[in-house]
Amino acid sequence: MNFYCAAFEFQKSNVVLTGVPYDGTSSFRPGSRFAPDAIREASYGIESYSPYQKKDLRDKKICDLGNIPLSFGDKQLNLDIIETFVDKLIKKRKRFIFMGGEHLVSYPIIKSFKKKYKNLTVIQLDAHSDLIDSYRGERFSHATVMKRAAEIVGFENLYQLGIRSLNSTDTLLPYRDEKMQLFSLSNAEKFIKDIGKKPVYVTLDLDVLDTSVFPGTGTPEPGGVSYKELLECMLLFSALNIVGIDVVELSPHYDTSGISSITAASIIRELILL
Ligand SMILES: [Mn+2]
Repeated sequence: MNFYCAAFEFQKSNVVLTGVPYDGTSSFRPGSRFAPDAIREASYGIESYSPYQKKDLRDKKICDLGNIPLSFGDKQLNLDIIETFVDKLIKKRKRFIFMGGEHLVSYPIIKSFKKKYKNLTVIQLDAHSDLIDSYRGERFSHATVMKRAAEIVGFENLYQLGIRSLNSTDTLLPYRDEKMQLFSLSNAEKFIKDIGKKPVYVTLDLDVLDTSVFPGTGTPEPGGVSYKELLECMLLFSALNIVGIDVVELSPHYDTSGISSITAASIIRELILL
């Protein structure tokens, strides 16, 4: 099953969706490997037209490549498979949207984008900083992913929004400054000008949303933003030169109502139309 309206071949498309169904390091509630297919299914429950952007999915050339075929259990092998896949994919200049999976999948994707775009900037929307150096002995985990990503792109090129859960051992302190300290989504306005036309990769951990809006996630954190706040923030990103996006950490089976999957599908519709 493709995402709704994603009926174009790769060659003829402008926007490319790819599922990355990996959740091997989920520390609390696993299950995000089921997210890409849950999002596709839920996409048929929403309309193709965005009243916020006054644009329609039906007017876009969207390709859904399906899911990257991953192994089971072998983390390093999976990270290598993802990186190799993305290396090949981004040789073509298109807008790429990846559907996780847990947040660790962002690491090989960002690594790949950094090889292509030397001055890559990363914007992270997330409840958690994900800047811990190692989690229970693992250097590569969904709890450490942004530390590993920042080591590649440079901490000065990482902008975080929505953070409300930090670990005392995480590595925020060495580069704490105005940009990094203010996590309110409204701060996006402040740094969008600084970023200018540099290539930007957006990693959207859906647990940035409040638990009442989005219970279907592995490590829910109360006190998050509303759908509309997130949407307003994403609409600001239309001023940026976005080269890639991932949407991670939907864990559909923890939300029996299915609203979380529908919310994720709706967000992806808006990101396609951006
Ligand atoms: Mn995260």
